[in-house]
Amino acid sequence: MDWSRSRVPLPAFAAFACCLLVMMLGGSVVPVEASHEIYPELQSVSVTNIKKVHRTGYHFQPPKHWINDPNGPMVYKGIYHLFYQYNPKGAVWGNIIWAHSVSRDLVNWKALEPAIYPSKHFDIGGCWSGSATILPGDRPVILYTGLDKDAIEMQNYAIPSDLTDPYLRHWTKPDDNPLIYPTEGINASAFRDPTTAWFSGGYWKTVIGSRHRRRGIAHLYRSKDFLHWVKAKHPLHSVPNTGNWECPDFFPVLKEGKNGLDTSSLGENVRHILKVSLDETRYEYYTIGTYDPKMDKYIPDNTSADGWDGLRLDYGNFYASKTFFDSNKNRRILWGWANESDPKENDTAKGWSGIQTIPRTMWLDSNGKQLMHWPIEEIEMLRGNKVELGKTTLKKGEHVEVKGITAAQADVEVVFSFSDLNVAEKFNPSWGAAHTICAQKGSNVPGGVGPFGIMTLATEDFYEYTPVFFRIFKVKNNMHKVVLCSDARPSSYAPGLYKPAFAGFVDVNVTNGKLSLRSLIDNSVVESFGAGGKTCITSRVYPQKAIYDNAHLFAFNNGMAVITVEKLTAWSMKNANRNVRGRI
Ligand code: DQQ
Repeated sequence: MDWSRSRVPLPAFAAFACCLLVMMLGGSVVPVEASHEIYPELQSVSVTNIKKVHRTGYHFQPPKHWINDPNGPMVYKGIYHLFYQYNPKGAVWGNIIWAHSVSRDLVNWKALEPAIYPSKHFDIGGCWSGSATILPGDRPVILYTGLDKDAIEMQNYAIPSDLTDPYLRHWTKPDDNPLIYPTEGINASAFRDPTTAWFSGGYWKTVIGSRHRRRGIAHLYRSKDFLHWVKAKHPLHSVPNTGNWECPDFFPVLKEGKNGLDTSSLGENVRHILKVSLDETRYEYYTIGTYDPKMDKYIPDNTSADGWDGLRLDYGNFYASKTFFDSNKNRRILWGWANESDPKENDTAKGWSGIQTIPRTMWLDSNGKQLMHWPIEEIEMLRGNKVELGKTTLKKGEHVEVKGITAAQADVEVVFSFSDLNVAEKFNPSWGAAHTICAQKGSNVPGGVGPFGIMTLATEDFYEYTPVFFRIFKVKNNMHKVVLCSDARPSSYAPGLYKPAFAGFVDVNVTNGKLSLRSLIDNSVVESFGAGGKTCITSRVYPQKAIYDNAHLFAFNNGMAVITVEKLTAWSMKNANRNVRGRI
């Protein structure tokens, strides 16, 4: 089964079965705890033909082959660097190296030579995810997970070979690697993805994802010189029954305002975020909390659930994300990987798999209870032809087409208003998670207020469409539950696709009668931002008919209450230059 479709906690059993097998064979080999579904027969199938349909126009992707996690994003001498997990030989996971691209604007990218690839005893089995830290004196250093020949996971460092080259084309892996080896008591097959280090109390500190049985762990290590690292007695944080923690991210945010902070920032006006990627479900969760630098403990707020019911950066296809502090513009930027949702055979036939989501600026909501996201302002440079829809009312069952843009590749911003919240359906807490509600009711089952929203990547006759929409429910007087859905089920009828009805609650006060939505539509991806970036959902979809000029965009309402499109602005989006060789 393709892991992207697996939502059952199978890996714990798989790991157990794997250990048992190794024990039965009497081997001393550490079993690799599969981080990705592995298809050995396809890993090195070279690609001759690239299928263009469904390739994105302005999301980050290389010309061909498999990509996964964003690694070590940073800005150095004004140039943005993005490294990423890449298979140079095929369109499924395998042969993983750190590919490297650079940009001046986070939109147009130039591909450089791979930065890190297996070559030494401490990474010959793989160069897995990690982060960049800028040391004093403007000296970047990468911490990454290397696997040795026995698949033992350890943490290594790499440094630029020439600090005067702003492109940092060449990286050296010094001989004193590995820096951090899994000592007694550490799960050597689940010990990976070191974070950007922060400095406090005279020590550099980094966190490494792991697990002990099903307890997810963020192991903490300290170093005075970045070379000698000692494991702290207690992890920074751990939670039972959450399985292996991959790609942790730990960073400060300001209590107020949208500016970002350097990863080492502390103080009265600062909160901390701990994000973990849960291997068992391939979803990510974060908490907001307090970091005590003396005790080196992270204490999540009790308003912020810790584990399966917690806050998500994105309620869709989004994993292994990583942030960095952009000192160019004083903001914290989030990258995430959006895997394909089609079968592996299609990926091999397409010759490519995986994209990075549009980088997002991230800050703490003024209520202190969640993060906010918004696509980086630079993406607006790709906006081309613009159309506007003035005030338009939509009665139940009505839709209106937004004409005059390339609907397959567009940016759309809309503000909806509704006058009668009294007709909202009563919320039933037994419905459970937002995606259950979305899956049951979809975009066609009429409600009181909603479903209303936009239909992206739609054919004219609605044979195919990917609706992104709200439903508002009444909890009690003046208290409402808002659900944002991005429903891939009607997006295509090609066989074998993973087509979830993704959804998240939107923590917003709707008594002012308004809700906003922005969607970035790019051929096979729809990234949506509800209520100014309170709830985000990324869907991967593969329409068969709603492609290129046959794709249409509509605003719609299928609820009892009349909905008004107060304002809708949509732009055709131009192609970005992505990963071609040449000047940036
Ligand atoms: N991907 C990397 C690992 C990480 C996983 C391997 C998350 O380092 O844990 O490609 O997608």
